[in-house]
Amino acid sequence: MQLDKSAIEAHNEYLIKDHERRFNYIAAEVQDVEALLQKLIDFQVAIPSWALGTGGTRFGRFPGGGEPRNLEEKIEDIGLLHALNNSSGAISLHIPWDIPENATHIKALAAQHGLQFDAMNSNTFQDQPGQAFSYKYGSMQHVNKAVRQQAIDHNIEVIKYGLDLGSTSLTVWLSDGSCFPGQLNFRNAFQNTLESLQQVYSALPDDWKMFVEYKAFEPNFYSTTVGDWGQSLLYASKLGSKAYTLVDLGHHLPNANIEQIVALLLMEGKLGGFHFNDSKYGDDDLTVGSIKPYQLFLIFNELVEGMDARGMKHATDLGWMIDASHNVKDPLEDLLQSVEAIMITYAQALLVDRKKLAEAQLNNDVVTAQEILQQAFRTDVRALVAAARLRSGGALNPLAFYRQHDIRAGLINRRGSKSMATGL
Ligand code: PSV
Ligand code: MN
Ligand code: MN
Repeated sequence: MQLDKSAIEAHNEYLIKDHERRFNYIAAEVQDVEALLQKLIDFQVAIPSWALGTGGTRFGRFPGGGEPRNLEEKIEDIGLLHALNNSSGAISLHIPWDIPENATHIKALAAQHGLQFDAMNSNTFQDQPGQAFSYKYGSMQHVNKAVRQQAIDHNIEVIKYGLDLGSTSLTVWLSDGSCFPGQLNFRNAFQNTLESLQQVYSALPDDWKMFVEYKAFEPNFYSTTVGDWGQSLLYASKLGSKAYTLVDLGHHLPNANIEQIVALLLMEGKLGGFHFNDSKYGDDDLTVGSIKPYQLFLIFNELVEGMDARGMKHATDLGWMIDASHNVKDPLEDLLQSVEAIMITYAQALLVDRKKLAEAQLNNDVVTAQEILQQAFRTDVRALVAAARLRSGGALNPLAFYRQHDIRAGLINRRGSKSMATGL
C-alpha cells in the first residue's frame, strides 16, 4: 500500500492556516530559521524491523491486529511512516528475525518507499531451530571455542546479508554475562569476547562500521560482559578505527548521566550508534520522550555540541535508530510519536545559544547556564518540525492523518486480526 499523496495534500490544506499562524510566531524568534529547517529535513531515524508488531513481556503479548506478516509488509509499514513524516527513511534488520531471502527484490521494494538499509543486527542471544550449540551460557564469551565460532560465523553471515542490501554497519549486542557470582571468570569472558569480536571485525568491509552495544543487565542479572560504556569503549578501542560504541538510552543503571557519557564518547571519536527509547525502571523500551523529556534534551544538547565540535554531520555521521517496544499502543502510532519526540528535541537542542552558554560556563555563572538550556527546552518548536515535514512532502499532523484515514483498520482488513510480527 502506498499513501495517496493527494490525501496528504488535502490534510495539509485543511490545517495550513492554523499552522502558518503558529509557524510565523516561532520563526520570528529563531535566528536562522532556514538553516534550522534544513537540518530537520535532513535528519532521518531508522526504524527497526522488529518494532512493527506489538512487543510483549514474559507475561504475555496482546497483538492489536494487522501486523506485518513478512519483511515486505514491514517495509510497507515503514514506508507509510516515512510518507507521513519524511524522517523515517531507513530500516534496520535483525537476523534471523527478518531474513532478506531475495535481496534484489527487498532492496528494490525499500527503494520504492524511499528507504535505505541501516545497521544490520546479529542475534546470538536466542537459540534457533537446528543450531548446533546453545547460547545458554553465552556466545562470544563461551568457554567452548565451538560455540564462539558459531557466534562469529553468524555475525559474518549477517554482514553478507547487509552487503547485498547496501547496509554499511553491523550492530553487535551480546546478552553474554552471568547470573550468579562465581559462574564466570570475568577476564576470560572478556578475552574470549574480544577475540571473537576481532574475528568478526576482520571480516568487516573497509567502508563498514561495527557498533558494540552495551547493556547493564538483562537477561543476565549478575554481570554483563559488555555491561557499560567503559567496557564497550575498551572493545571498540582494541578492535580498531571501524569499531564504535553504541548507546541505547535504556541500557544504563538508574540515574546514569547519559549526556556526559555521550559527550566523552564523542570527544574520543568513538560514538557510532544511538538507540532511542525511554524508561522509568530499566530497559523499558517506552516511547521516546514519554518519561524523561528533559534528559533527552540534555543528551541531544551534548550530541549537537559534540558533533559540531568534531565537524560531524548530524544527519549521517551517527547511526540513529528507534529501539522501542509497544505493549499497549498501536506500534505505528507509537513510532510516529517517537519520531516526533526526537525531531522536537533535536530542534530544541539546535536552539541553544552556544556562545552565551560558553560565556556563562567561563564565568561560572551557573544560573545563566541553566536559564539558557531551559529557555531552549521550554520553547514550543512543534510548528518548526511540522514546517520541515510540510516542505518535504509529509503531513502536518501525521498522527491525526493516521487516525482520520483509519489506517490500522485497513491493515487489519488486508492482513487479518490475528497476524503477529516477529521480534522480541
Ligand atoms: C537489547 O536490549 C536491545 O536493545 C538490542 O539493541 C537488541 O538488538 C534489541 O534490544 C532487540 O529488541
Ligand atoms: Mn538497543
Ligand atoms: Mn534494549
